[in-house]
Amino acid sequence: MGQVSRWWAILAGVFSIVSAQDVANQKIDQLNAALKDTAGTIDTTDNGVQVNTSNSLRAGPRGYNLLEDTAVRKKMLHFDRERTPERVVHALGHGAYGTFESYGDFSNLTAACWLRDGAVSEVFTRFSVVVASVGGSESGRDTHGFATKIYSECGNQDFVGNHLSSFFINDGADFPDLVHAVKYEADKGFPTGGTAHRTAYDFFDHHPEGAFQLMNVLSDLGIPRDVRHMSGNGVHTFRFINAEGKSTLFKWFWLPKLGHRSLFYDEVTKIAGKNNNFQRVDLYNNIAAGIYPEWEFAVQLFPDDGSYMWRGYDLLIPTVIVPFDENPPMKLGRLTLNRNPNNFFAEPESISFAPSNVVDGVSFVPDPLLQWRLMSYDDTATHRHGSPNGFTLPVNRPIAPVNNNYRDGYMQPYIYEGNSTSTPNSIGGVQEPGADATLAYTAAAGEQAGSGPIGRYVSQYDWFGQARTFWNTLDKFAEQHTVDAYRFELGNVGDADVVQRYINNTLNSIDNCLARRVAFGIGSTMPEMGSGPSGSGTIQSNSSMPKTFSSLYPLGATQEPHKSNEGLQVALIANDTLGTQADVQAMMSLLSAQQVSLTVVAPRIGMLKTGVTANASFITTSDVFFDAIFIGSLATTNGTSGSGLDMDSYNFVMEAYGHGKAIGALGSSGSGILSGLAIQSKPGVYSGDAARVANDVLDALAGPVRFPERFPTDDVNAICGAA
Ligand code: HDE
Repeated sequence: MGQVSRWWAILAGVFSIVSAQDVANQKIDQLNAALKDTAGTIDTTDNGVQVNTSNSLRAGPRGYNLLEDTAVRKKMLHFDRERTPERVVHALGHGAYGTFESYGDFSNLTAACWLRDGAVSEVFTRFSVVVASVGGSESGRDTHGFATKIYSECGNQDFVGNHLSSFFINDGADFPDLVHAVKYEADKGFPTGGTAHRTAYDFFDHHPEGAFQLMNVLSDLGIPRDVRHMSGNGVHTFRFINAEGKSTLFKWFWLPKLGHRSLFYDEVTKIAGKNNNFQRVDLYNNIAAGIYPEWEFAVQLFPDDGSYMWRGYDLLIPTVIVPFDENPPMKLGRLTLNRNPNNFFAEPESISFAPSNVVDGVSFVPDPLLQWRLMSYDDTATHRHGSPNGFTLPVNRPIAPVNNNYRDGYMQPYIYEGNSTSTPNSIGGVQEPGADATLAYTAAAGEQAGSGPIGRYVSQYDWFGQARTFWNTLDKFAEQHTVDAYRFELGNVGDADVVQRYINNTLNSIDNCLARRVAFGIGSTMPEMGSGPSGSGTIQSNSSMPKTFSSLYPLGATQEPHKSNEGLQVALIANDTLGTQADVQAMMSLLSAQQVSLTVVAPRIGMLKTGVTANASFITTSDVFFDAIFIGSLATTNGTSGSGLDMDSYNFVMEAYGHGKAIGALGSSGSGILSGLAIQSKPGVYSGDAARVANDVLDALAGPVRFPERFPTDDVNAICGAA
């Protein structure tokens, strides 16, 4: 680097510290420049001529349409083309803008400018589900996508991860097969949003390396309440490179400040029918209300000694994780989502992520899953946008200057000046490659460790070990949910041979008792007692569970005991005699102090005879959308018991009870109502003074959240034999 450019680089560095917020705003300014407000304008054609495209041009009031109606013809022609192809996977998604703030100066680790002291960058995050197509349910049991683009001053840095820590396969060559197997069956066209079918389990049987990932999906982790309560995981190992060219390996995570929350599977199926956008509504409404979700960016670090191994963990195998208690993640920064998009098509739909979008200081490792991702995303984006010029769309454009000689193509928006379009040249335009071409493409490329004879290799590992550890660390309720999920999936496969093979080959290799319980529930042949790996088949006791889950994320009620309740929703059941203004007043200040929103649900919307205003009815909403339910106190003392609740209220409360939710009955009538419902004195059920009950419910929501002890669990002794 020449002396002048060195000084310039130093000055630029100082400037970036001083004006970190300005850097974040640069993206906002760029997006604002692309905004177009048509409010109050007159309809025109694309060539700017005023026209009426609301009424067709016809040969008389009852006559044929005329071909000469070029204006409506163009309107129709445009409409016919107004979709881009949906993503092959992760088609169903939504997202928001926000900021990433570095917690300090991490230049010892990486040259990445977004990890400099004081750096604040604008970001966009898109959340998604893998299997369902556009129009499906966002709450479905699936691996959820968590993709973030950091518009940093040194270029776009994309983090394209999932909400679970590992993956189903280890080689990108298998990815098209995985996706074909889990999407709808080729001949039938169903099911369109889940893996409970034959081709999926046939694939899983042939790919035992995915046993741990599938168990994660089938645990409660596979059905997060919403995106605010789930993590993001890079899955692969990546490489940081500092300005001296030193490489450090890392795995990255977005850890939710709100902790993790999951749904009950029965709830998931009902949410899918009643509001398949529950997740995007939750994020949108919280951001609109100023309740901004946050995640911490954390990394597990591993020295780069060329082996890509760390204490026996193979860092090139993405189906294998490194537990947090063995390598605690280090927190480097914070992601806050604080701005909803203006236009769904132009922003979350048109954004294109690519793991290959890295800045100077971040690079790759020879993981054969990651290596294929480095080409696939750009390729699919080129196909979706119908052009390689998709990077010029406002949501994709970096704030860093883009200068190259990639030219022309469909919808190329710039009018480049000058006549030289080759590099290097001595005429003008983009003249030569930079002397400081990014480290990511230089230093790391020299790293040849692990290379050897050309061939097609298969990784070897104990594919069942981490699934077994995960299974052994579930409490008995989380265990039961997971068993039930396997039963649901395998019970719907409809091919007894595929089911039996999966039970014998995979489940029995994880744990004999797990395999027997699943088989027992769906009428398959139970593997012989004790035929699984040694150490399995014993009954796990709740109290002796290790506190760190090998899934990386906690599932049991004792984990994350005091979560924040920010952005949760509770319902108060009211009618013309139930629910008073005093109830509402007593609860409101307590709920709003924790940013929990209250909906009064009644037989009709509007003012009730009690003076309380209902903002939802049993027809417009459902208990599945609420985290806890309150029953209002009786406004009159003419004595109504719970059995006297009308059928809608009764169903509302009892279904929520059946989903393990906290229930609070307010006032002196409360205990009578609860005893009429036969749930009085059950765990998570409270009655009495409105303020006290509100506090009890808020405490319950912060942890344990749900009360799974209300449900029966398998008679494990009978199925697996005593320990
Ligand atoms: Fe993706 N993946 N993927 N993937 N992926 C896509 O890219 C692909 C993988 C992930 O919100 C596609 O733009 C291959 C792992 C997310 O826009 C496509 C392989 C992880 C998203 C593609 C993988 C992911 C995608 C579809 C194996 C977690 C949504 C449209 C080699 C670490 C991004 C698109 C968004 C999307 C290919 C495996 C996460 C087809 C070939 C592992 C979050 O290019």
